[in-house]
Amino acid sequence: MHRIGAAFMLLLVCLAATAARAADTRPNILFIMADDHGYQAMSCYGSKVNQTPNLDRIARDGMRFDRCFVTNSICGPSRAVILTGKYSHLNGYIRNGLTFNGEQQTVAKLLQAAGYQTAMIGKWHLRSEPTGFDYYEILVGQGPYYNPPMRTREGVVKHTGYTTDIITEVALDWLKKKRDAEKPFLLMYQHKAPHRNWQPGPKYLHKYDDKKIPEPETLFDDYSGRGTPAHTQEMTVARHLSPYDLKLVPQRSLNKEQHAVWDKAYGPKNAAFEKANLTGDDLIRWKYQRYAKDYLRCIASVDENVGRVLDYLDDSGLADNTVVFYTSDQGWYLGEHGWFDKRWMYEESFRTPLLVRWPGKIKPGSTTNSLAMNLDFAETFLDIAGANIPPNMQGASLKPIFMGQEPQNWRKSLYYHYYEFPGAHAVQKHYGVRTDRYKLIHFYEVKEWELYDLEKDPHEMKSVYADPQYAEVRATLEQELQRLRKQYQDDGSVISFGAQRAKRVRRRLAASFPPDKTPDKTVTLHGKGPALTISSRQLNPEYKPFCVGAWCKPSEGSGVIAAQGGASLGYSLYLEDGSLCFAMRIGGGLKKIVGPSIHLHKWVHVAAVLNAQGEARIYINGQAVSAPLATGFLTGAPSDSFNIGADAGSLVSDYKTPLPFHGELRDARLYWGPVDQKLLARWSQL
Ligand SMILES: [Ca+2]
Ligand SMILES: [Ca+2]
Repeated sequence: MHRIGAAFMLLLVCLAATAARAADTRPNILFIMADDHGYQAMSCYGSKVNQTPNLDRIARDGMRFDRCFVTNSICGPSRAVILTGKYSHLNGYIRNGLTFNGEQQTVAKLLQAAGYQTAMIGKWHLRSEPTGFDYYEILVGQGPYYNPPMRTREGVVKHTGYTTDIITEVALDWLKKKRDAEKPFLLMYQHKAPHRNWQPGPKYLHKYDDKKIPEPETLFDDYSGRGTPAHTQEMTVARHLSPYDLKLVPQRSLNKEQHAVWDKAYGPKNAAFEKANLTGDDLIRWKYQRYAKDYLRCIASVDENVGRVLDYLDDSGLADNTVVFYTSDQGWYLGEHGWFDKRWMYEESFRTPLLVRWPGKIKPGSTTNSLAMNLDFAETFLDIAGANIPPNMQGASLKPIFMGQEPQNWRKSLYYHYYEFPGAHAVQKHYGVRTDRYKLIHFYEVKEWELYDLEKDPHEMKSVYADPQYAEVRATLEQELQRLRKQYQDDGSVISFGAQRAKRVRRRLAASFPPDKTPDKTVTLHGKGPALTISSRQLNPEYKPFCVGAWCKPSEGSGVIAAQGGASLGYSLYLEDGSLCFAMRIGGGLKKIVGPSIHLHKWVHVAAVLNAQGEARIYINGQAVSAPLATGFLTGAPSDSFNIGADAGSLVSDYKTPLPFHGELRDARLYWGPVDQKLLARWSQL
């Protein structure tokens, strides 16, 4: 009896010990993302131009998504969508160059709360400090291809070497030494490569030297089957690759030693080019080869480095319980339609590669045609972790699709919205819908529509929007587009999360003019430009209600009283043809109030208020003279400054000059935060 009792006790002790130390066996998530890696340049997607043996390992052991798309085909916005599971207009990061609002809900924060350990290593590109990550080491901005400084919570770390290798070393170091082995992890391991300007690593400088890269069928597309936007873009291989892109001039960010290696590689190549003296199509073909080879050389490094990480997962035994994703922040034009870059809703940039490996769960070598989006990634991570998916996320978990079971109510159409115009490469703003077979695109600022039949015209060479045979298809798609805009709240019904943030801004005087606190002092402006300039870094209007106004005595009917920002982001209070106007520019979109006319040569108090609900209104002598106009808040600090008396640099509204003010000004003020009727009444009393 005694021995049985002892054995029983021992068993109990063992059970208790096991329970206390029970390792958290939820799967790890390794999210690998490249920047601008088109599926055409992956051998597992049937590439005609290169081999990617290590990426192919993920496809071979897991699932290849043949219809994965992005919501907004550009770097920063895609990253914000992945973190939030929300479209750009809701997460606020509609275009590059903004500052991501890290206060909002993200998948990193949610996984952290669910007991995951989270790390962000490599390209971040959202300007704000990462939130929700236990560890981060990120490139500063775009980051260079060589010798990247990287930002950590403790400060900037300097590195020497090739960035793709370094990001991998930092990731491996975190996996090996820095993480808590008791907890499951989310590691976001994000490359800069193969982003422009495609600087290969030392190891691959000569790869493809003796090869000709096959040209895409549409390299010489003349856009005759499309509307204006394809004709006015600036991303052609023919005309828009710079000498810097083509490595015809010395490259920045290399040290002396690296320069020497580069000279050996590119010196002879450049000499051969100068001797060849090419023109016309031959020159375009040469540029294509030059660009494509460097792009593919960068991918060779990405592939090699992904292989190193996969090897580590195998060797450490982590592989069995780690879900590995490989994707890109969007697709890419590798010469298709004569282009480089992305942005369009056309297939090559709209689609993005997605490979997922999950040993024991995903059938090796499987593929799917289910319509997936980067909008789904956050939800998928949460589902893998067994955590709740908040209903305000707009995508859906891909987990059932991993198991080969597309849910009954799965999406049958995709919604897209691109905003960055004016901007690099001059691609007009557009939104649209894609179904299994058709794609309808609306370039809404130039009021043009395009419709493609992807079955008959997979390269999207001819829009059939005006073809009467497609009238019914068009009508159905237009309806579907409206439905999606409503479903995703991109129909103007929601101003964005900025409203919650804006409500917390307290009122304070941010700037005044004349600046020496002499409200009674009058300054005469003779139309010579701004009388005051303050940088938007010092005076950031991002997600703030505000009020701007002044006493003025104009001598001409047109002139800017106060303006901040320009054609992407900003606001302007001005007179035009005798009327008081106020304009808000958000993500390039213009909303404008044209108020009543004002007497010349008489003192008048004018003001514009953006309230905490994101509605703008103008006031004359303290009285509202317009209805409230829902504009939303500025989604970032404009690159242009704040000015009194002209709109310097980029123009906020649709006027064609800086519109310098002529006449007298006094007691101009800019407030952040909500301004009430009482304050306006006091200010506008003589
Ligand atoms: Ca990108
Ligand atoms: Ca400006």
